[in-house]
Formats: sequence, C-alpha cells, structure tokens
Amino acid sequence: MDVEETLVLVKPDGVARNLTGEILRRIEAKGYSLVDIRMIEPDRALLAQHYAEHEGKPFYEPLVEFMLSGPVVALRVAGNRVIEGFRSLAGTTDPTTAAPGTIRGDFGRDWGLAVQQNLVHGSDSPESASRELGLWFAS
Ligand code: RTP
Ligand code: MG
Repeated sequence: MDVEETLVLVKPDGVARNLTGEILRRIEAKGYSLVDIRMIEPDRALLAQHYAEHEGKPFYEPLVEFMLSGPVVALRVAGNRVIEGFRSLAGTTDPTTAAPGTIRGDFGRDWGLAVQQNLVHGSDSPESASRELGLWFAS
C-alpha cells in the first residue's frame, strides 16, 4: 500500500454550479476518504503561494482573477496512490479534450476565456501535496 494525502480544490466554477457534491461523490465512490473539508475565500497572497510555479505565465493573472471570483471548497483526501488517482479522475487540464467520464471531460467548460473553467485542482506530486495542504489547511 502507498497511502497518500492530496489537496483537491473545487474551484469557483464548481461551487457556483453546485457540483461540489458530484465531485465529492466521485472521489468517495473511487474508494478515497475525505479527511477534512473547508470552504474558503482565498486572497491574493494565498493564491500567489499556491500558484507560484505559474507566476509570469500568460494565464497567471486571469487564473488568479478566476480563483478570486467566488468561494472554493478545499478537500483533504486520503487513499492508496490518491495523488495520481485523483488527477486521473479529474482528466486533463483542457476540458474540451479531457476524456468523457472524467470530471473535467463531463462538466468542464471552455468559453474561450483566457483560463478554462476546469472545476478542480489536484496536487501533482507528494511534495506539492504536502506544500499545498499546509497552505489551505493552515492553523
Ligand atoms: P491544476 O493545477 O488546477 O490541478 O491543473 P493542472 O495541473 O491540470 O494544470 P496546471 O498546468 O497546473 O495549470 C493550473 C491551472 O491554470 C489554468 N490554465 N490555463 N490558458 C491556459 O493555457 C491555461 N493553462 C493552465 C487551468 O485552470 C489549470 O487548471
Ligand atoms: Mg497543476
């Protein structure tokens, strides 16, 4: 067994479209466990830390504006190989080409905006998961 924890965010589009329950249902149906949950209105400082790797990229500012547009639901999720497993449930970044059956493939929308509204974030490595869980579940 390789039990891990990962940070999942239901982004503002997912919360606004009432998809939080559907996303959590898929996570639990896969066999992963919900360890903690918080609804958060992130500020720029939190988002700057969370998205530090993307600073300077063309989509960075629109991404931050999108993430400031409404509340986010943060999930601490545990399970065997859950970091890779959740990213598989989420599908690829671009919702237009994400496979049907994935969260982004089934529900994500590309309105031609600078940032796709792709509903969820999932940590991409054990190091990212540890760092991001510390940011979103601080204190
Ligand atoms: P995430 O971090 O949200 O789980 O998504 P990801 O790994 O699939 O994508 P990443 O490359 O880390 O990008 C973070 C988020 O930035 C937005 N993005 N827009 N317009 C673009 O080309 C573009 N590229 C990335 C998406 O919201 C993506 O989830
Ligand atoms: Mg990423």
